[in-house]
Amino acid sequence: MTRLPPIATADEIIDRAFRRAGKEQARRSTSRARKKITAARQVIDATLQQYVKAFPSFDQLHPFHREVLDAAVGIDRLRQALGGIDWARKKCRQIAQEARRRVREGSEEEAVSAAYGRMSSVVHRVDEHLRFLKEARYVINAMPTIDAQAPTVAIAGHPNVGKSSLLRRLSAARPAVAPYPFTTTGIELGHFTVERKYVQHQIQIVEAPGLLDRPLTQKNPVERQALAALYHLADVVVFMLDPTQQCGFTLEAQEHLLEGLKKDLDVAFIEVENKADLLQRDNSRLKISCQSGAGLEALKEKIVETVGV
Ligand SMILES: Nc1nc2c(ncn2[C@@H]2O[C@H](COP(=O)(O)OP(=O)(O)OP(=O)(O)O)[C@@H](O)[C@H]2O)c(=O)[nH]1
Ligand SMILES: [Mg+2]
Repeated sequence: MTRLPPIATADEIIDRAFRRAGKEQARRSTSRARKKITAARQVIDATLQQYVKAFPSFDQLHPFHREVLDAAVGIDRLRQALGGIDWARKKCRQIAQEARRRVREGSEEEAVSAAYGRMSSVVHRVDEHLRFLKEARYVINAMPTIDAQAPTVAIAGHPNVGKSSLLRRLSAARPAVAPYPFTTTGIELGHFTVERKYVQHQIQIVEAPGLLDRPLTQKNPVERQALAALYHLADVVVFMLDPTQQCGFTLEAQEHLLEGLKKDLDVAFIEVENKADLLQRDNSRLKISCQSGAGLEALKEKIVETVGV
């Protein structure tokens, strides 16, 4: 998503507008009063318009970003705020127009102070919306790193089964942590590149702690939405089990989670058993060890094949 500009409060905008207007001098046929009114209106107009234009068109957002945005700040609330701010912008134009007419009719100082008063009160009426946008901006600007277009692998499994270790092993560079509204720990993010027919493809890997460790029925609405977002994003889920149970969860619980997620998510699953350096069971799943590196090339191959780049 695009990065948003800093958002000012009503006081700050009005202050800026009137300070700028105060610098105006009369020129030729244009009185100082008219110039002041125009200058104040222009500052308010440009500032508010910048805010409205800076936010992406919600209908055109990738479903992943839309879900994220909705869960994080609420799209209806955002729409309401942007609508209110646009209303204030138009209202100030109208006020300025009327005030310039009054200046022509003679009452210069009165017209200016009346216009200032009305513009200030209009902008203050949307102060709550401005403050909301200010907060929303922090949240939105904190999550730009996830590329909704890139082929994406989500790593799922119980805590401590080795998801972060796998992410690090598969990633070409050091993984980044994307601050994310659903979890206090953030989403870990990495990627690797594969070459197919002389074309380089970037495959994105995400680990969303706490998102995929319980079935959907046990989740709160925000977590459900997060999962929905991840579902829009992931082309394949690598589900990791820890057969040693050193992670602190029984194999039964892990298998149960896997079955639940397979029902909830309509994407391809690759099932792997990690910690093969300690224990390898006899079954058809891929065996890997994030400790020794065993099985990781085979897993990469399988991912590339499943993603289909
Ligand atoms: N022996 C062995 N230990 C491993 C292997 N992979 C991970 N571990 C260890 O398992 C522990 C948990 O690994 P993490 O990668 O942090 O697990 P995680 O699934 O990301 O955990 P959460 O983010 O808390 O859900 C760490 O102490 C790792 O060193 C492995 O293949 N073999
Ligand atoms: Mg982790």
